[in-house]
Amino acid sequence: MLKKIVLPDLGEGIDSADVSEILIKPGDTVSVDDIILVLESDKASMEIPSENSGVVKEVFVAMGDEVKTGESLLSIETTSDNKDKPDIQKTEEGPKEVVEKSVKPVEAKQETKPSTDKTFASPGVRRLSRELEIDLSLVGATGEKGRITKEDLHGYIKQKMVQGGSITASSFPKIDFSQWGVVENTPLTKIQKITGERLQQAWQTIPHVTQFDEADISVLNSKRIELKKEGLKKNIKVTFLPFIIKAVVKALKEFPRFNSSLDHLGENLVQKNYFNIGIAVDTPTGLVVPVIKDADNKSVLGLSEELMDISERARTKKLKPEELKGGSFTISSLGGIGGTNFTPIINPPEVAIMGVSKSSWKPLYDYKNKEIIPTFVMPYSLSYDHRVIDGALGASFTTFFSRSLLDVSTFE
Ligand code: CAO
Repeated sequence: MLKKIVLPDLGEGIDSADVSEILIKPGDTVSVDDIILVLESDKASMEIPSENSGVVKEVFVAMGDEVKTGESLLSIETTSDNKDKPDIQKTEEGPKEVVEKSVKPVEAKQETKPSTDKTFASPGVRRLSRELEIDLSLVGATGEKGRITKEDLHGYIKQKMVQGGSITASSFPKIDFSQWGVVENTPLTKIQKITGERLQQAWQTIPHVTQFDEADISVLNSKRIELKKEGLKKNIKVTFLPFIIKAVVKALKEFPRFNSSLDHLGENLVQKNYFNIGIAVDTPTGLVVPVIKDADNKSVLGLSEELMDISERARTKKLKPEELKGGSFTISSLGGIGGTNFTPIINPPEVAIMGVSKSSWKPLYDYKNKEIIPTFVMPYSLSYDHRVIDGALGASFTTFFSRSLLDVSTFE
C-alpha cells in the first residue's frame, strides 16, 4: 500500500518548519522508528521517525524547504509488518490506495532554542552542544546550507582542547556593573562572536611578530589621481587599496613563505600557488573578511570594482559563504579612517597580515642633495607567524613591498 507521510501539527504554535536533514532517498528501505527527516522551526528542532516499514517511493521536499502542517513530505510503499494501520485520511491515487499518514515528531519540546539562534544543526548535535554548554553560533558550519554537522562540533571541541582552554567563552567572573552607574546590555552579533573567538584563538596560539614600515607613495598618489578620473567615468571608485593588493601579490611571489599555511599538525608547510587576498571590511554587525580570488590576474580597475562590490555586499550581508573562504593573505586597511600604526592579528590558517594606516605628507630630508622633499608617506605594519617566518624575512618583505609602491608604472 502506498502511504503519503504528512507534516503533523507540531504544537507550541508552530505551523511550519524548515527541512534541515533528509536521511532517506527513493528506493531506500526503512523500518519503523528510523529517522527519516529532521525539521527545524524557529522554536524547535525535531526528528521525524517513520511509523511504517517499507520502501521510500518519492520525497516531496528538499533541503531548506519550508513545510507547513498537513503538507506531504514523502510517500512509502509499506510492507506487511507495519505496526500501524492507516487511520487518518484516505484518498485514491491511481489503482493503489493512498493513505495520508501523519507522524509524531520526536523530542520537539526538548529541542527548543532561543528565537535569536539562527544556527542549523540536527537534534543530536544540539543535544551534545547543550550538554557541553557550547554556543553553537561559535561553531563553524561545513554542512549543506550552513548546517553544523557532528564533525564540526567535534572539530570545535578538539580545537578547544588543543588550546587548553575551557569550552565556554568567558573567563571573567560575573560582575554587576550597575552598582557603579546606569548600564545597558547589548548582545554581541553572531559575526562579532565568531570573529572574537577566531581572534582570541589566533592571538593565543600564534606567536605574532609585527614589523612596522613606511612607504613613499608620492608617485602612487599621482598614478591614483590619474586612474581615479578614468574610474569615475565608469562609476568605479579607485582608492589606494587596489595598488596595495598588487604590490602585496608581487611581494608574495618574491617571498612565497608569506603565502603558505601550517598544516593542522603544525609539522608541514603548505605552499599556495594561488593569490587570494582577504580584505577586512568594517560592517555595522562586525568585521567580515571577503576574499578576492586570483588577485594576481586582475587589473587596478578590476580590483577596484570588486572591492566596491564585496564591501557593499559585506555591509548588506549579501556575501555567499564561499566568498569568505580560501584566502592566502589578508589586508586590513584603516587608511580611510586614521591612525599611524596598528598591530593586526593574523587570520588563521594564514601566516601573515598587513595593516595599512592613513597616509600623510611629510618633509623628508635628502641628505645627499641637502634638500627637503615633500613626501606622501603611508605607514603600514605586517604581522607574521614566527613559527613560519623569521624577522629577517619579515623586514625583507616590507622593504620589497615599499619599493614596489615606488614604481607603479606596471600596475594597470
Ligand atoms: N591613506 C590615505 N587615504 C586613504 C588610505 C590611506 N592609506 N586608504 C584609503 N584612503 C582614502 C581613500 O582613497 C578614500 O579617499 P577618496 O574618496 O579620495 O578616494 C577614502 O580614504 C575612503 O576610503 P575607503 O575606506 O572607503 O576605501 P578603501 O578602498 O581604502 O577601503 C575597505 C575599503 C572596505 C577596506 C574599508 O572601507 C574598510 O572597511 N576599512 C576598515 C577595515 C577594518 O576595520 N580593519 C580593522 C581590522 S582589525 O580590527
